[in-house]
Amino acid sequence: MSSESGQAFISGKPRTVVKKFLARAQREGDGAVVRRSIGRPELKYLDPFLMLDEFTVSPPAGFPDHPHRGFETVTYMLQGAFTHRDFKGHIGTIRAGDVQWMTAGRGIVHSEMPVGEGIQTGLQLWINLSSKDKMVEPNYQEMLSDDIKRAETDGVEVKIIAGESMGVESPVYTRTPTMFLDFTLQSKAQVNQKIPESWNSFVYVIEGEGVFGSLDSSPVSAHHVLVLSPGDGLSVWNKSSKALRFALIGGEPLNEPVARYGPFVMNTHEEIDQTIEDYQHCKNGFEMAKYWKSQQ
Ligand code: FJE
Ligand code: FE
Repeated sequence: MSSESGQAFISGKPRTVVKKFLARAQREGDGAVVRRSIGRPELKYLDPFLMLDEFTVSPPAGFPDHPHRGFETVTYMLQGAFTHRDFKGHIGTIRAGDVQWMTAGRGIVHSEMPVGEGIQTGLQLWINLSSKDKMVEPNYQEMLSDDIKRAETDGVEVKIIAGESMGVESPVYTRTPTMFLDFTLQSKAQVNQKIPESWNSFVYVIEGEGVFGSLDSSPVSAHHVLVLSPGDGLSVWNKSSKALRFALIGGEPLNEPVARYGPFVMNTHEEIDQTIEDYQHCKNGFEMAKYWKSQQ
C-alpha cells in the first residue's frame, strides 16, 4: 500500500477517547431542535471550536434573522435543503452533502431557513477566529457535494470538507487551521487517520456504531461526541453489521481568551460591549442591519 493512503498510516501516538457524552436534543432558534455537543455546559469550548449542533428543522421552523461576529460557521447538510440570506444580499441554498463555510468576521446578519417540506437536518460547526481575523470582511465559500473531494478504499469512504485524508486534500481555505472529515465505514472496515499532533480533535457519531481509539473500548452509538487525547492519529473500527458514519473534526488551538455573548465571540468583555453597541447602532460592520429584513 502506498504511503499516500490513509490506510497505511499507523499512529505512533494513538489518540484515545478522554471524554464521551450524548448530545441530547434541545430547542433553539424558532422551533428548531438541535443536538449540541461542543458548546454545552459539560464542554463549553474545545479550542478553536465554539459549537457543534446537529440540527433538525421542519418548516415553518428555522433560524430567522440573527447576527454573528468574530468566528466562522460551517453548515454541512445531511438531509434536505437550507437557504441562507444575509444583509449584504448574499443568498445561497445548500442541499444534502453541500457545505457553506461562512466567515462572519466583523459582522453579518442572516437568516438560515429550511427550503422544502419535511425534515431537514445537518451539522453546524462554529470555529473561533484569532484576534487578528475577528474583524475581517465577511466571506462565503460554498461547496456543492459534487465538488467535495472524496477517497475510498477497503470499505472506507471519506468526504474531505477541510484538511487531508488518504492523500487527498480539500481546497477550502481555513483561516483557523481546521480538519473536517465525514467518514463512512462499512461493516468490518477499519481506518487510521493522521491528525496534527498539536491540534484539538473530536468525533461526532452521525449513524451506526463504532469503536474509537482502542480496539478493546466499548462501541459508541449515534449522537455521541468523543473528545480525543493528544496524539498523532486515530484508529476506528466498525465491528457492527451496519454502516458507521461519523465526523472527525480537528483544529489548531488559538490559545487566546474567549469572551462570548450569544452570537458574538471576542477576546475581551470590552470588545463584547463594543460589539453590542455596534449592532444596536448599526455601525462598524453592522451598517446594513438598519435597513434589512430577510422577509422570512
Ligand atoms: C444562534 C440560538 C441559535 N445552531 N444550527 C442563538 F439557534 C443560533 C443559531 C444556530 C443555528 C443555525 C443553524 Cl442553520 C444550525 C444552529 C444554532 O442560529 F446563532 C444563536 N446566537
Ligand atoms: Fe447563523
